[in-house]
Amino acid sequence: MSEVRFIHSADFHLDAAGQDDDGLVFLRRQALTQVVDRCTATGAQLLFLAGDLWDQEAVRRETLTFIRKELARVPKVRIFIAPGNHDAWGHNKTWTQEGWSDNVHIFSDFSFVELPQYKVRVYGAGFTSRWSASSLLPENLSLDPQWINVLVMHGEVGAPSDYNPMPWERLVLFDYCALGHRHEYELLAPPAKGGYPGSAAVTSFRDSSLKGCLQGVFREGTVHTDFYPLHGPLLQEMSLPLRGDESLDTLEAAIVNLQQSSFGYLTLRLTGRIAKRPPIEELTRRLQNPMLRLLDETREQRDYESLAKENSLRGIYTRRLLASEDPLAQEALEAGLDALEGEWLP
Ligand SMILES: [Mn+2]
Repeated sequence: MSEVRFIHSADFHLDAAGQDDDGLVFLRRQALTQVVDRCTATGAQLLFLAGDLWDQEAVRRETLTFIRKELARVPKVRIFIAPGNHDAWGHNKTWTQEGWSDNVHIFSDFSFVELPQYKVRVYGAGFTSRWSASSLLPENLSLDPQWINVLVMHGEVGAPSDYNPMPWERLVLFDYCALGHRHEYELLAPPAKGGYPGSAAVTSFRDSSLKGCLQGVFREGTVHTDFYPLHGPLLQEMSLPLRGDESLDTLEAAIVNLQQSSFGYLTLRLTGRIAKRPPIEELTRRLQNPMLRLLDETREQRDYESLAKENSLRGIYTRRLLASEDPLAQEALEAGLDALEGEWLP
């Protein structure tokens, strides 16, 4: 193999809560899709994902399904994931469970995978928990120069740091360091090779730094990389929470209003817990807009009264929250019931 191509990306922070709205969720997901597409477009044989794919200890079931599906789209690309401080493997069982396609390798303890067809050894380790004040990169590394030695890891260059301090003197031993954690694009000081691609997706509306991934090639003992910017296309996604008692005219006016404040193609998700399904077909007929797509994501209303009678954790929780006068109690009740009903995987 005279030439081996790769894509390097990190820090998607899917499922980030609090600081984002639906538009950002969509853009983050789209970044992963674009990174996977980049493998196909460049003919990359390897994909390095250096941690913080998701933002919290738990991952949404549908997010995990989305990630796995995306990675399975390119079965010939060998994918290496080194979990970071946000998605630490010690905190989330889904890393070690079935369901990942055969082309995906997830690092836990420091180890390497040998790819003789490419003359490449990929080294890596994942965070076991939210912090790692000691380095995940061992001392006394002895790398065989007959191989192209790659490191995939999440952390900070230099010490001290609570986020896996990686001494530059150890990084310099590798032919390429596919790092994650810093959200801005930044290369290592020479002669070390590689660095941070930065977060692949916008992390907040204030985050105006350039987003992208690194695309590279190993050729005749050298490595060359380019930063490839990921553009947001003219696609937007918004959601419209329903109470359930809106008239058809009210709904139509609300949708027209949202559509006018958007650009390009709009996917509008109707959400909320309501008693009756929204009249999607009727609305679509009335709106007559090919650039608009309506999705019914409403869910059945919960029957709090019967939940409160349950002799279970769910029952106790519902009773307490219904009795609370806190203005956030209603929201907390829904979020807590979601968690108790298995919407978040620990
Ligand atoms: Mn991080």
